Amino acid sequence: MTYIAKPKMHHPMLAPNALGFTRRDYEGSVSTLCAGCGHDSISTAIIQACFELELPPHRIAKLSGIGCSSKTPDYFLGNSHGFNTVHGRMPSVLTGANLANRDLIYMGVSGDGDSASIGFGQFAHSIRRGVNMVYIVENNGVYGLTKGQFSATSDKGSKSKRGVMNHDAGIDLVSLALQMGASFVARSFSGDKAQLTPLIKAALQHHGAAFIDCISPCVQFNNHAGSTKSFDYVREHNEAMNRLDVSTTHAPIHVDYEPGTTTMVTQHDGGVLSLHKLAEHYDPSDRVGALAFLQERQARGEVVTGLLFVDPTAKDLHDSLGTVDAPLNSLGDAELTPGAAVLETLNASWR
Ligand SMILES: Cc1ncc(C[n+]2csc(CCOP(=O)(O)OP(=O)(O)O)c2C)c(N)n1
Ligand code: SF4
Ligand SMILES: [Mg+2]
Repeated sequence: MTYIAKPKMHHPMLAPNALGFTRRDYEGSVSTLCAGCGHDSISTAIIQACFELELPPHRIAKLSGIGCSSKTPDYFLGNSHGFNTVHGRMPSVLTGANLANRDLIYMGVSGDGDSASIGFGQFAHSIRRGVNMVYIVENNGVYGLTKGQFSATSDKGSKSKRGVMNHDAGIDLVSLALQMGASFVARSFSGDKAQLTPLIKAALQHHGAAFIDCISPCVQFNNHAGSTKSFDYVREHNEAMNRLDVSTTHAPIHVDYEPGTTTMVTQHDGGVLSLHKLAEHYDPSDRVGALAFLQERQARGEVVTGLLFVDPTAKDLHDSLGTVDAPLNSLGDAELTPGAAVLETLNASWR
């Protein structure tokens, strides 16, 4: 029933942002997910982040694969571009769209089944190529849409709703993203809006491949005792190692000056991340350290959340390919077909 549009009436007291849009202008259709599904909370955080960053909705392109998680782009940013692709193929379609029009802000929304099984290769390659995007995996450790089979991110030893034990090792997408060269890597929890919203804002301001693994309990098939992706489990084992404030260039910068507790990171577009350290000795600019920290805390049974790694000087796919500044889809015949003489020179250079 995703065709049911929300009534377009605005509450008269709803505050507009600098563009004159209210939060309502960043919403989408009525969600048809199960009541209490973690994915709906992530949609709410995306809406809030885009509203606060004052992003023009028509400049955002949201792409997804197949799954309950991949249905969610219908429930936010109803005035943005959208492409619901096929299972596991979102990253390649996003890469193509990004190459054709570098002027849009790309957001890929996927599930653990969509990205860690059928789309595993596509996930890895889009990250290693540094596609300028925010890639969010709504990770519930199951195939929710197809009724609760274990996914590749289910932890070894965790139990299904029917009591069956998972014997396969779980894939940690955060570690993989770090190894594949992602320049912004974070993990959060759908039940922690205060942490998730600034992380999405920071990822949207990042230039390069930004990955957020968001634990998002499936209340229908993976929210029982024995699951390591349930609300109770994540609340009990969540180890938040930092908290973010994000300041855009339009807003005054908030800084916590207490010595040794805050790291300031200026992103590509001038936005500033103010990172409050909770875990001692944690350095978000150290990729190898982040991997070691993750392994160490994972061995203790902790689910580490927060901004794990950021490289504010990262290059994206367009930088490595040396493409022109103008979006390729805006070029006319004259730029795309330089003529026989240029072709002859090129051919001669390869003989
Ligand atoms: C090529 C193909 N294979 C299998 C399916 C069946 N299928 C639909 S959704 C899905 C798994 C979705 O899991 P996930 O990405 O974790 O999303 P969730 O529903 O858990 O949010 C599968 C296997 C499909 N649609 N297409
Ligand atoms: S089946 Fe699970 S993932 Fe799908 S909508 Fe319901 S709670 Fe969410
Ligand atoms: Mg899933």
